[in-house]
Amino acid sequence: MLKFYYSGAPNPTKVALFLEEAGLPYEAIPIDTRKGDQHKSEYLAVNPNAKVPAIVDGDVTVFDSNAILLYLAEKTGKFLPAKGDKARGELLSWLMFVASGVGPYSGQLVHFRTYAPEKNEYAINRYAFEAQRHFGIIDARLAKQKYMLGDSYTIVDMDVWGWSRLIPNFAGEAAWAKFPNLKRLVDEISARPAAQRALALKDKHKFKAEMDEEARKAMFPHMSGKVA
Ligand SMILES: N[C@@H](CCC(=O)N[C@@H](CS)C(=O)NCC(=O)O)C(=O)O
Repeated sequence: MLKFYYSGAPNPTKVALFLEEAGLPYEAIPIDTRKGDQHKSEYLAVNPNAKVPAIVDGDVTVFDSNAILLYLAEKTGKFLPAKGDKARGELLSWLMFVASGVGPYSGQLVHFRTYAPEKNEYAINRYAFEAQRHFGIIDARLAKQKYMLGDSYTIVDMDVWGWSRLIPNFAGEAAWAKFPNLKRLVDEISARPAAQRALALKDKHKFKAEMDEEARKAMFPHMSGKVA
């Protein structure tokens, strides 16, 4: 059975959404990143990047949420746009846009706003600006069409949902007023039974909640020494 290495964080949750939507049987293996499970040698053999998510499907190992979404969609033939070069170009563009823009900027915003030991206004403003700029681009696209790639629900929508549903957590509830079309998509996906099951997955394991010294050491190893 497909092994799914996960936590309740945004990137694994997008993959959980796909697995639930596609009805693929899987074994969920918790990786408690606040306890340092991501650095254990058995997990590094699956994902040398020491992050979640990752999957092992028979003799195939895939890490990085966007790669996993694409792999699973191609394997099952589900939640992909209609065939054709134009649709393929759009699929790849928007997947990479989320992978290189939405995810990293939102993640760094959360880091600098919530976890950095000093509140650096410049860093917070830079990441907040870029995160919101990316969400604005998605919102403008969703003003013209129902889903990211047109009329049908695809892995790009799942990818967008992963971080966007947390907009109130890192930009405040009022931020939704700037992205009404994105909110429409997020609300629609969050109401799907598969999304409810994906979100409930984190409660099947008691993940560590405290952000204490052990958690900071595991998740922010740069704090242990100066590299620049
Ligand atoms: N590009 C990767 C990023 C993965 C990532 O940053 N995962 C976070 C959770 S959302 C994680 O594992 N954090 C634990 C850590 O940084 O130690 C992906 O999309 O899967």
